[in-house]
Amino acid sequence: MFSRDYDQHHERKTMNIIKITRLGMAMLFAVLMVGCSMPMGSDHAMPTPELTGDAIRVENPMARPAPADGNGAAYFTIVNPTDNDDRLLSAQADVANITELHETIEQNGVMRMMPHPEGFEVPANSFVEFKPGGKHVMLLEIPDGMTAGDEIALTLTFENAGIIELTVPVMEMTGGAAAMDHSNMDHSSHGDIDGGMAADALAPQMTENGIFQVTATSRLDPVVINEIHNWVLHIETADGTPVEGAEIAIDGGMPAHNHGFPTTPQVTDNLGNGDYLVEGVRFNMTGGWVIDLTISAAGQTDSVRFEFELE
Ligand SMILES: [Cu+2]
Repeated sequence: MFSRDYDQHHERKTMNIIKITRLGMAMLFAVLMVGCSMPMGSDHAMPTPELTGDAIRVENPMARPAPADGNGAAYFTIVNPTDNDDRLLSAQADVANITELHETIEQNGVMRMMPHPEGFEVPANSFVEFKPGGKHVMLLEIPDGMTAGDEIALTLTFENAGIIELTVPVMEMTGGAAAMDHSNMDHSSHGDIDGGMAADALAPQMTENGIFQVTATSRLDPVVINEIHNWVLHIETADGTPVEGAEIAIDGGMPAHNHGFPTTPQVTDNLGNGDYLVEGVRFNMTGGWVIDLTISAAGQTDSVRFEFELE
């Protein structure tokens, strides 16, 4: 569901707000229930750790598989049996270009990924769980991806306990909540709503040099994170004639986070009448996204950027 109540025009660029509503979350949960046979968390339930010992330790580390150039997450339980509070300050994984501390929280009925650059407190005589749908170490831009059976090195830095080096096994985590933190949902049959159902579109835009006018319409409506889905691009000339036989290159991502799409969306079909099918679109976080298109047709090339906010 796209809301046009906030349109900001500058240099022919339009900001569109995609509001992920309570309906959107209801649909996401419906997908989780259908797409995953296990109830949330039941396949990775951890025993309650014993608050014994004399130093902070980390138990049950694990990470989800991730596609090449995609994002992943790592989970574990930090046990602090000491009488002193501590704080996890940062995490570093060699496998990813960027490692951040995140927490998935529900805010006004919307699941949001919140970065925690200040780290997470680990109070004395307690334990803190990092798990799907909650606190996690987020691995952004993993050039080679991660496959089940791999092991990755993860370094955790604590305020008092100093550095703890972990070897984290990569394993399939198909339980519902694992999908909350950027897990790809391609085992779900709900990735695309084909035909019939009206999907809303980003406002039409002229390409930079005014050669083409482009409309981008998601076939997943409302757009939610973590679902692979399709878009349709409609391309016309400036005077409104549908453009046939265009070559379209797709790029984009989250400029503010310095990362691209977690997938490689591609035009896979020419639907006729200036319509082109884009398959393999997935947004893995809420926040500001861009879609960059470079369009070549009839000897002319021009580009356009769509900007929108996924809430
Ligand atoms: Cu995250």
